[in-house]
Amino acid sequence: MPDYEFSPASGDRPRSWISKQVLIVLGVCLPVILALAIWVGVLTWRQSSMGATDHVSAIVLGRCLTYTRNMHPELRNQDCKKILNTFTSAFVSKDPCNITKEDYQPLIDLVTQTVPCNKTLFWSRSKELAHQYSGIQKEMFTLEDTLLGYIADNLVWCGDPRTSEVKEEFCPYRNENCSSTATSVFWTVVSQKFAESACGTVYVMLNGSRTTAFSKASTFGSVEVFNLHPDRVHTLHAWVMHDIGGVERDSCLGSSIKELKSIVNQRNISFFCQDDYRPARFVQCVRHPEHPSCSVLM
Ligand code: JS2
Repeated sequence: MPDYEFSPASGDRPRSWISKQVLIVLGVCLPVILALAIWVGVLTWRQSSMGATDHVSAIVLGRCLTYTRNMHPELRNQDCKKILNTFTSAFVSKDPCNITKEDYQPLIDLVTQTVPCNKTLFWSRSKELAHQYSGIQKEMFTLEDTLLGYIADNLVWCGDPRTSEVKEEFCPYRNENCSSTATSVFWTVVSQKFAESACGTVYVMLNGSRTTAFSKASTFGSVEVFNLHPDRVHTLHAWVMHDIGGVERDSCLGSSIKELKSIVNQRNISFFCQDDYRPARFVQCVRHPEHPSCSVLM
């Protein structure tokens, strides 16, 4: 078979040339497509999970000792090792999407701390300012100023049925397919206990620079308000704070506060509301002394 090649007339190319082009294109595209698929896969997985806090057990134990040995020595008899084991037993080796309130009951029963009457400060969408305020008004307690809130603040944790270890890498995000995560159930349980143990006049710091300062969907609006005991709590004071230089989207005259007032009054608890409660405004103004809404205070 003479091996002669036709010189290609303009336009039609020999098959081998085309197959080479195809191979080159495939050679280039396939890895790109594969990389894209892997990247999307990782992204979706990342979206369904979030980083668990590294060394949660060590952090919880350390915070417990710091809190009970030098911040609140009156609690020095609390057994921090037992608190840690009781905390982790609530979620290790369990389905991280089906943790129950009962799982945390042994921890709630173990840690006994009473907040003095008239010293409970709730917050909603104003965590930083509430903590700055209670950091100055040291007799006031947010949940994170109590032992259980302090040991877990800003941590993420979960377990896994396949291991008795506390997960170090990723934990499932709380969403419709995974509604009862170890972290979210913990905050619901300790928020409920924090509200149940409140007495006298209690306070809530709300954010009037958000569309609705009060939301029934929030932990404060769905758990804490409904676990205040009217025979122990006679008054709720709301402070609607606005960001310095921020927009005033809601206030004590707003519809969301009217809703809060009616819920609280229906529970036979008196309700008062102040916009930009002055002492908390002072705390905000420490960081913005030049702002006109602060210079008037000086
Ligand atoms: C703290 C966390 C975390 O009154 C406050 C506190 O007592 C708190 O437990 O619940 C109230 C705030 O929750 P709310 O009203 O839903 O306000 P938010 O600004 O939307 O806060 C959402 C987070 C509340 C529960 N929570 N609290 N430290 O690390 C933490 N993680 C979660 N999920």
